[in-house]
Amino acid sequence: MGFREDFLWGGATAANQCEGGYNADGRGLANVDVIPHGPDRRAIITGKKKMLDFEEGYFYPAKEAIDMYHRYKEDIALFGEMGFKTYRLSIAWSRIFPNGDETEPNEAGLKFYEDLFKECHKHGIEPLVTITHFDCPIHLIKEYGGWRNRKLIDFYENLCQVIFRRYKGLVKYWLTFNEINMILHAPFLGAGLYFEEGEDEEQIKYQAAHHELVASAIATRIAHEVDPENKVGCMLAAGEYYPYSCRPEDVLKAQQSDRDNYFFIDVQVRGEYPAYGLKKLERNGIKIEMEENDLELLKNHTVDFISFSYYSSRVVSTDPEVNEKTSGNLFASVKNPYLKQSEWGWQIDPLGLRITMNSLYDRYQKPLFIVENGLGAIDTPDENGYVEDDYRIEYLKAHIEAMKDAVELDGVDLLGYTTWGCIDLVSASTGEMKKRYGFIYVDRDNEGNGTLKRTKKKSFNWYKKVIASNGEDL
Ligand code: BGP
Repeated sequence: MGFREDFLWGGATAANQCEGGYNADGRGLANVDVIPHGPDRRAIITGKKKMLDFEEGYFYPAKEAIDMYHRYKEDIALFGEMGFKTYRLSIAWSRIFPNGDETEPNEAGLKFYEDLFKECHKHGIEPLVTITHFDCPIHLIKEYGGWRNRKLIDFYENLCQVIFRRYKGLVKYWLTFNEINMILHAPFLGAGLYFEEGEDEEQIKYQAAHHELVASAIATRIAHEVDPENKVGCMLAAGEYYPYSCRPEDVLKAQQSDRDNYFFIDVQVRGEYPAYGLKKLERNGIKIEMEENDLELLKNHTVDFISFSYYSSRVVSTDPEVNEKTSGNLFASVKNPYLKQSEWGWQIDPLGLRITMNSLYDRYQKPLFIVENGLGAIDTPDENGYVEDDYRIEYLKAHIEAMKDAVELDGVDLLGYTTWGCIDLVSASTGEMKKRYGFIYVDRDNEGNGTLKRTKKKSFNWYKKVIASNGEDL
């Protein structure tokens, strides 16, 4: 009983949040580089404010991040010491194709990831690679308008052709788009979209999402052609919606919110647009332009597994009196009176993980992979940089217990678990360094000061023990 023997324990990061080296070895600029820390961040992420280059007076945390570009050997050695079986990371598109639309890739960028993957294998770690984690070359946004333009499918296809061939034998687990549903909540992050005054935002978002879905199907096809060993997953920002009350109206609203969330994943897993989604688009006057064989591509190249992030459940209500709101990873939610919250107001709900896993498994009957979960918290290191992060251990322990129940008691097929931000990195929503998730402390603050020294936290040895016992010793 318990987790499968080959269970993939590990941690997750994204290129722009940890690598730095924004212009190293021919890398081009990407959307994620030009999102500053500070009050304008939210408006930029959501496409309300345009920012397509560095501007005076802003601090850009992704420029250097935690400098993993130059320190990956040290970091991977630490992951190896914890016993990681897998390490989820993303490729920065603009390292491979600096502008995105070239025909020839940048060899230095390709070599960087090749060396990094080899380093992983040296430590017995299987890389799990997100092809795009909120990442789009800035040139593709300036020149083509990001994923609103169908041409992006071809550029993404080129990227896939190159990386699947180059990394054959080094990587077999791939995710096509990080949190594909995030396009609805953070379109600049999800698809390089920003909106001009008067534009129909919903129309543009769904059209861009269609392009990503087709690109994802093409990627899946190529991955399987290049190496039948390749396994491709979709990636969902998950979290069950709860009705605030048992009023049928609330229950219906929760169901509809879940469906809005599953919409794109339904396409990637089942191979077709769901009826409820098509009806909703029709009602809202949204018309997706498709080419002749799009539907066939979607049908024929569905994913092998379903990966997702889970930080919190969400709550909805139809009662205007129930209006105490909170957030969780850019998703709005009514405050759940039964749950505690993190310092950023994200509601903490381990049982919600089991519920979410059951819903996903009931819906799709495909293997699941939890590729993000964790607690963003303020850590206070002692004079040696050591952090006693019992709160983090407590959070992860409760979530691992819940996922164990989903496996043991409910029969969910779970491939692995990678905690988010296994080493401290820049927060995607806030651009802060003080919101930390890691087992490894990095000396770096919100303004970019610090030595970048790495120090193991208390949770480091705890997670090592969890992995060594395959989740038995929590
Ligand atoms: C997810 C993203 C990650 C990550 C995480 C935590 O949505 O895939 O990139 O950052 O959320 O969010 P935050 O960094 O805002 O705390």
